Parts: sequence; C-alpha cells; structure tokens
Amino acid sequence: MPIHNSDISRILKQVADLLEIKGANPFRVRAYRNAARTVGDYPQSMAEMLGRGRDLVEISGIGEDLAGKIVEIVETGRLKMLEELQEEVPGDLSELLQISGLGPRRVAALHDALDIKSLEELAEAAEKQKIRALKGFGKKIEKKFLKEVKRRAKTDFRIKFAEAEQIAGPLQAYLEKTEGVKQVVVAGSFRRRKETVGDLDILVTCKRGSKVMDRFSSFEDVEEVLAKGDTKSSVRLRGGLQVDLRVVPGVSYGAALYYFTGSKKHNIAVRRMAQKKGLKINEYGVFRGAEEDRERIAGASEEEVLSAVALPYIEPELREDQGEIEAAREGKLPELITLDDLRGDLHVHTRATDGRSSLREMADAARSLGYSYLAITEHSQAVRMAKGLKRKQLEQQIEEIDELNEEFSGFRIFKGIEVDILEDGALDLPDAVLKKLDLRVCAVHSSFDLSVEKQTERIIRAMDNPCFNILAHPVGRLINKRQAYRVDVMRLIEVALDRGCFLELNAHPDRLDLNDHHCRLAKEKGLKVAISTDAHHTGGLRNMQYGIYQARRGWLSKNDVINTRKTADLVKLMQR
Ligand code: DGT
Ligand code: CA
Ligand code: CA
Repeated sequence: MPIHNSDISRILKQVADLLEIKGANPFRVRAYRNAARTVGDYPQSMAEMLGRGRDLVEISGIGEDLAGKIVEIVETGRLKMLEELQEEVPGDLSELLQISGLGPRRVAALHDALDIKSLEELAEAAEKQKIRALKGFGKKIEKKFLKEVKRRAKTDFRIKFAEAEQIAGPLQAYLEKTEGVKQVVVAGSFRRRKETVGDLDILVTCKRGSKVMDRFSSFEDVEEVLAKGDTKSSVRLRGGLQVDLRVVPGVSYGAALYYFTGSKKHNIAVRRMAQKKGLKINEYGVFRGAEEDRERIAGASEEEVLSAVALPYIEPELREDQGEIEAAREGKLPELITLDDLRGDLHVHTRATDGRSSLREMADAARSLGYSYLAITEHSQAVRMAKGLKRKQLEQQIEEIDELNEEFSGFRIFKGIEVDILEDGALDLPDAVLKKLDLRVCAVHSSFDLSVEKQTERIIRAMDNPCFNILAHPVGRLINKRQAYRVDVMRLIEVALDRGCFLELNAHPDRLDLNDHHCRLAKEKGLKVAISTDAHHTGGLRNMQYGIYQARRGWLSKNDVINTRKTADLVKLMQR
C-alpha cells in the first residue's frame, strides 16, 4: 500500500493531539507536532526514500525514535502507539480539535467538565449554554463553537489542491504503467488548479483490450469500487476522495479533455456560443449538420475543438465563465505568469524563529532555484508562539546577512521582517529599527474578530506608516480550517495603490491568500502583487508553484507581480 507523506503526517499529528489531550510532556508533544509538519512538507516521499535504503535520521528534526515510527507507518500503514492512545482517549476527541479555537487543553477541559466526546455533544452543550460558565471559556467562544460545528456540517468534503496532487501523481504514474495505455490526464477542477478539489476526473486513451479498468480498481489506495464498466469506473480511496476514470477514443480525446476539465459553467457558455454558429459541441467532438448526417469537424485536441468554434486556446485555470470567453473572442486573454518568470521569494523564515533551516541553507536553496534574491522575514516579538524576534536579535541577523551577502555575486539576501500589525494599527517594532531593513512584510496575527470597518481601518493605519511595504496573507484564512477575518479587500487595494505598498499572494497551500478573485481585483485596479511562499524550511520554497497556480486563476501576468522584477527595480519598489 503506497503511504503518502500526508498519511504519515496525519498519524503523527494525531499522536501529538492525543498526547496533548492526555497532558503528556510538552516537549514530547512538540516533537511529534514538528515531525508531522516536517514530513507533511517534505519534498520527497518518505516511503520512496526508505525503499531506496535512505535513513530518515538524515532529515533535520527526525531522531531515531521518530524515524522508527515512520518506518512502522510506511511498512504497516498503522502505528501501534496511536492505536494504544486511541484506546486511552475516549470517543472522537481528536475530531473536536478541528474546530478553530479548540486546542487539546480545551478539549481535555470540556471532556473533564462536561463529558464532551464528539462534535454533536459539543454542539448540544453549546446550545444548552453549558460551556460559557467554564473557566477559560465564555459566551463568545461558546457561540463560535456552535457556528463552527454547523458550518462544518454544511461544507462538502473537498481536499486541498496540494493533497490532491500527492494522490493524483502516484495514481497517474501507476495507470501510465498499464499495458496498452497511451495517455493519462487528470482533468476537472484539478486541472483548473482550484484551491480545493471535490473529486478527481481522470481520462485515459488506450489500445483496444487494455486492462486499465481492472488495474484502476485494484490500485492499492482503493477502498471501495463504486462502479465499474468498460468506459467509466468510479472508486473511493482511503481517506475518502472519489476518483472517476473514463476511457475515451483517440479521435475525441481533445473534446473529452475539454469537456471534463470544465468548469461546467464554462462548458455551457461555450456550447451556447457554438449553437449560435450551428455547431454542436460535446465530450465526443464538435459536430456540424442535422442529426441524420452529422459530421465531426474536431475532437482530437483541445486546440482543434476551440478553433472549430473560432476561439484561441484558453488556459484551464481561466475556464470559470468569468469573462474568459469574451476575452478570448476579442484576443484579449492575458499571458499568464509562469514559475520561470519569478526572480525571488519575499517572505521566508529561518531557524532564528520558528523556521527549521538556517539562513545559509535558505539562501543556498533559493540560489539553486535560480533566484536572484530572497527576503528573510522573521516574525516580530508580538508573535510569541513563533518565537518572534526582539530588536537585538534582529540587529544580529542584519549583521549575519551583511556578512553572507559578501560571499554572493548575482544573488542578494534582502533584510526583511514579518512585522506584526497590532490591534491599533501600529507596527510591532520602532520605525528606527524597521528603517534599517530592505523591506517590511506586515501581517495580522491577532484580533481576528474585529468588525469589518475596524479591521480595515487597522490595516490602513498600518499602511500609513511609510515603512509598510507588503501586506502578508491579506485575509488570514486557512483553507478548510479557519475562515478569513472580515476585511474590505477592495479598500485595501485602493489604499495600497495610493500609499505605494503591495499585497501578498501567500503561496502556502493552506493559505493561497489572496484568492483568485482578489488577484483579479488587484490587477484591474493596477495594484501589483508579491507571490511569496512563507517557507519555514528549504523545501517550503517549492510551494511557489501553488502561488503561481492561484495567480494564473486570478489572471495575473508577469508584469502584475513584483518579484518578477530585477533586483535593482525591486529595491526601488520597496522605497516608498
Ligand atoms: P469538483 O470535482 O467539485 O472540484 O469540480 P469539477 O469541476 O471537477 O466537477 P465534476 O467533477 O463534477 O465534473 C468534472 C467536469 O465534468 C466539470 O468540470 C465539467 C464536466 N461536467 C460535469 N457535469 C457536467 C454537465 O452537466 N454539463 C457540462 N457541460 N459539463 C459537465
Ligand atoms: Ca472533479
Ligand atoms: Ca467527477
């Protein structure tokens, strides 16, 4: 059974959660939590590494004990220690941890005081107003719990794009290795690079007689075969994701790919347009003429299909019926940004705070990606959880960077900070210190509950400070986990434009904040965006790809993004 890093990470995180609920030694809890993160973000598959005889202890943050646990998970798909913990900790307490505002300590408190073991029991206790009286809780948080439980019940199961990618990659490779199979492509929302994916839609072309359907349904990750036919099968994988597979003939490959890439709204709009030209377009091709003597005029490739209805190629990321068809007709589609257009990353952390790689390791990793620059932006002191830097430590880092920069040619580390925006809109470090830096990324990490007016004013006040360069993760959402705080993004865009500052598109797959819609608003107003990874270790720099996908969904071109600029030009943009 192929074990993905995300499976290992999930198990280690469960261990950490359960240990914490049990009140275990905090250092032990943290070791598991960090390991879960390390494994989840790690660019190579642990299972493959072990298969090649590599020792996991090489990975920073993974000791003997943890390496042994990971081996056990890879070999058996399970972890005995977790199963033992689950026996000790009642019900589904870990499910409760998914509610924002509910950490292990509070879960334990709710369990001890009110015997709450599940989401339903949480909702019931909240409804009966039993929680507000407990020490450390209160009316506000009680209401929040209730809202959260209801919201979760409503949202369908959708997984984050990066998780879907970890599943789709090996499945695609597996199918490609089937005898007689020619092409395998993952269509649907996955191909449109949506930030979350409801299910996977795979298309296959193959020679007659290929056993691809048998092979698909016997993929090791399959938990249940929902349907199995000659041209269409559906399965549910371990972890719940559904996958549909269709075998299509080569002559209609392009039409099928186009149809199953969607979106549905885009398809419907194009079909309507085709109808006006007397053409019929479906998953088999583009057809002319009446029912009886209908003639196929296109179908083998997407380009062919689109050109049959007089349209140029439209990138999958744009196919949402958001004006792309009109733009295509008028020859006004944007030339979308690609990963190669970027010259650097403007938001990363190091071991000096809560990162896991050293300054030098981060710089070397950035150089090997071909970047010209990298901005080191540690948290400031107010973010205690992330070991935010005090003034003295920042000054020390500035010296280290100056020294390291001496060594490089054609590459520069920018001295930066991710400075906290305090509740009153002040920045968390004195201007005199901030001015010593090359650039300042500014971010909200607290007081998420302000009214939309107050939150917007808070950030605008911060932007009034001439030290403010880039607003990091502007709306603060965590996909599937925490909703955005309420803020008027349109107004932020206008003010940023006026003050000469920028908004970030945070490329971390949990954030992707700005979203596609916001990116487009920024572009329309003429505000440039920074695409940054917020990496906490060298592997995290690779998350840039997810930011690029999101930017493309937001119609951004190279020119709309500041970290495509040459070093000297970027320096100028950071001087307001
Ligand atoms: P998802 O799975 O919710 O993330 O989103 P999609 O876009 O992958 O949607 P899905 O899996 O239901 O269907 C895959 C594609 O198939 C969809 O993007 C467009 C196409 N499709 C599905 N149903 C229809 C339909 O009723 N009409 C048309 N024109 N296309 C459809
Ligand atoms: Ca789908
Ligand atoms: Ca589907």
